[in-house]
Amino acid sequence: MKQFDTSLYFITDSGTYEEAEFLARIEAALCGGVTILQLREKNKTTREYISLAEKVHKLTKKHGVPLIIDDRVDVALAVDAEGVHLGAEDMTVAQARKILGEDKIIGATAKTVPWALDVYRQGADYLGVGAIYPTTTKVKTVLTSVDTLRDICKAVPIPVNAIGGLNKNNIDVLAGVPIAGICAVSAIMKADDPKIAAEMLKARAVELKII
Ligand code: TZP
Ligand code: MG
Repeated sequence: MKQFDTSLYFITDSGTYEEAEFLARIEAALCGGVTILQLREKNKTTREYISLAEKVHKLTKKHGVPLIIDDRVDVALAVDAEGVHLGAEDMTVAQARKILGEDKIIGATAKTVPWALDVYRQGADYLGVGAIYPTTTKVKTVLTSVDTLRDICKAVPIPVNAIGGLNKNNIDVLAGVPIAGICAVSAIMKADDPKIAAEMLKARAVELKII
């Protein structure tokens, strides 16, 4: 039975970091208590993506944290990652489920209730909903209201995570919304110390009873 905890969902962005620095930041975030980690690469060749994913998977396995690969079912299979995350331009959830089988985690993006219901019915295991706030991370997205986030949580029986511009100083807007967790890129990735950033984000979410 696949089990996973999306309460503190860290999405990476290798950006301008040297590989050693990037991996050190990931390890620090894992030490800070992230519960699930997504490797998100948009500009790498397939071979580069797989090579980096192998290195990241070594770290996540050491910490007992599932590795999710953004966009690419083939890369996830190549490194035996625990799952994939699929958006509107990627393979459909139903297609990915056929390829990956029942044991892999499939996450999907959703920004409306009908969209959430559709990917849930196709077999998604969790949803990422946002952007809640404007984001500085490179992404094609539009804002999703907290009301829509709440409606999506009520519409589907799977974990729903909030994403987009979230940090320890602005997640109070999520208090009382029945989300399963928070996704963060820059709040952890770009922090002076990703370990402390992860710990503080988690502590604030716990304080607000969000997770
Ligand atoms: N999808 C919606 S917003 C976003 C993604 C991948 C980026 C979130 O990044 P950040 O830095 O946490 O705002
Ligand atoms: Mg995608």
